[in-house]
Amino acid sequence: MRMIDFRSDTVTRPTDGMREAMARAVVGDDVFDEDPTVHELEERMAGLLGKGAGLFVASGTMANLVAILSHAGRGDEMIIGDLSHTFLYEVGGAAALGGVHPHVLANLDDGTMALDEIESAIRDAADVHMPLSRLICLENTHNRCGGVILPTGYAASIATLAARHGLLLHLDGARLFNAAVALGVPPAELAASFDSVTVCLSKGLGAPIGAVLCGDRAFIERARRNRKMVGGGMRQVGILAAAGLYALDHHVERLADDHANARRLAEGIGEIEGLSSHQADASPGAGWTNLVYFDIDGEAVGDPQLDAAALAERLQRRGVLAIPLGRNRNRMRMVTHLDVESSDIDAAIDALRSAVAGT
Ligand code: TLP
Repeated sequence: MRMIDFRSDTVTRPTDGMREAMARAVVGDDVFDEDPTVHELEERMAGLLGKGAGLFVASGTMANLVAILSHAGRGDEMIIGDLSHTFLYEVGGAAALGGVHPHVLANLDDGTMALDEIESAIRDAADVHMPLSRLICLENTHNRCGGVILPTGYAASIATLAARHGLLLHLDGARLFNAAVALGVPPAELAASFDSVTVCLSKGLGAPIGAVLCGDRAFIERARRNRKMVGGGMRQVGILAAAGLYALDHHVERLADDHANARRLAEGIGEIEGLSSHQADASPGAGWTNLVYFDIDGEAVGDPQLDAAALAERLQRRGVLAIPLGRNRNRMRMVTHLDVESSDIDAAIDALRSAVAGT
């Protein structure tokens, strides 16, 4: 049975065209800064984001870690959302390896942290009791908040606040291209307020590995040293950068298909008794991206045992993979991507309906 895999947009496999591009890539030793394909990817991504330079790294996690290490020192504080990927799912790397102290604020449903809370979280640098506030981290699209796009103008207001207090601003833009395509704006517009930006190649863009960290030249030089420190200096890695370049050529505009599929999936879910998709409520008018979160109410369908884990098991028997993810045991996530076709959405809605009704 072919499994339709909605667990994440990280599960895509390189297409034949991408594999050919990888096989043809001209390579060199990137630790000696001699890989022309890596250079091309870094320059291209920096250009797309309107930044001075880029750095190819192994993963989104490494990009965020290296960014934080390059902005903040031991005992410095970063202000970060309680539902952000960096805080929740990056193994506490910034604290463990960089000694950077997280100052955690609540993420609201639209992926933001309240401006006044940020303002009052900023420390008094003259008080010897306090760590020094250095950095604010945002995420766009916001994964745990439902793949929502940060409201227009929010990043610019945070940048004004950050500048007033001499703080730096980092964006985890793992899915920044999803936001840009959904809004119909150039990614540079969404990156403009930030000192550094992470973009992942191995999510919606469909490459097998990699992320690019972008910022100004001096920042990227520090980041290059920190990447080496965490063991991320790679050698003839142009074969992987070639996959990223191919993705930029072929897989950006098509993100709109993933968004349309996600919307249709969420609408189908909304029609199944016992399931409720919640993104639309969280960000009216913000536009859909490729993450669909929904809640299961087992009681409502006379099946109190039915939680996200049980539903995932029932779906798997019906050829659909999805994972429980979210603030309670009833929340589930499904992600659309390159390897999910429009007809898979109908199959998934049928599987969901039958899984909720049956065992
Ligand atoms: N997210 C993964 C899981 O780790 C949850 C996923 O399936 O969504 N930033 C954001 C916003 C992310 O969603 C992820 C991965 C990362 C960073 C980390 O990227 P990788 O997996 O390349 O280290």
